[in-house]
Amino acid sequence: MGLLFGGLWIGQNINLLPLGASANAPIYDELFKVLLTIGTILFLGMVVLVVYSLIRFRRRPGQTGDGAAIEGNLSLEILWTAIPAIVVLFVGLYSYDIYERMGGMQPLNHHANDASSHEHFNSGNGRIWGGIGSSSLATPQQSAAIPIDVTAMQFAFLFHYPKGDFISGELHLPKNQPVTLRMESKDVIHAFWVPEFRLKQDVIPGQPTILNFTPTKTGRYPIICAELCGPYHGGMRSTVVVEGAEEYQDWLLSNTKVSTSEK
Ligand SMILES: [Cu+2]
Repeated sequence: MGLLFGGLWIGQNINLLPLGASANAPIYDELFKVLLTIGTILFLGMVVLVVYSLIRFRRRPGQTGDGAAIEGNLSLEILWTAIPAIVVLFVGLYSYDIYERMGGMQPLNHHANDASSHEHFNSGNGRIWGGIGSSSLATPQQSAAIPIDVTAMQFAFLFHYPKGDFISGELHLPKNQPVTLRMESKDVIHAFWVPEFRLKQDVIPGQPTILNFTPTKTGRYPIICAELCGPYHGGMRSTVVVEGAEEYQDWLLSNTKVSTSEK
């Protein structure tokens, strides 16, 4: 009993994750807490059993023979097969449910339709490959999602803003606004990862992938390439800046001016 409650308390109260800054972060964190709870119960249970056995079954003075030879215990074997089977099945089904709630199970052509509503995304062969589409989340006007093109290359991410037609090395997003990233790589496979958003998506050469999400907290968060992509993979980092609608508009405007005056 103590074990169960100890595991539950640690799983629910010890937070190992960074700040959750997107609409799907709370959903993801729910799964993480359940997994940490199960893991803690198993870990503590095993440690307790090992320590107990070390003391209870230690060699006493004068003991020289072997222990009793015990072979087979049907009920014990059924028990230790059934419990992990139930736990694994539960985790599998629950993970599926979480992925579904994060929008991961939406059909791909849904993304394609979504994306083609932005005329900018019509270029290319039109085939859009998967990615988490959190459009089922609190995104009342999905059509109002801000489209941004992400180009990954050795060893940087570039963000092209169709509105204003400029390229930035830093990703700026307004708070509480749905975003659609259309990502493609110029060379090898990279992965776009923002731990604070609880999102990670491969960026592949020749196969655009889509990431739909809504940032919910202002701040600066790291963008990390999460796919070993070459010698400087470790340095392939950028920053996402989530800001208020006004700051975002100012930033958008200042960049548009710069890029037009340079032409
Ligand atoms: Cu990379």
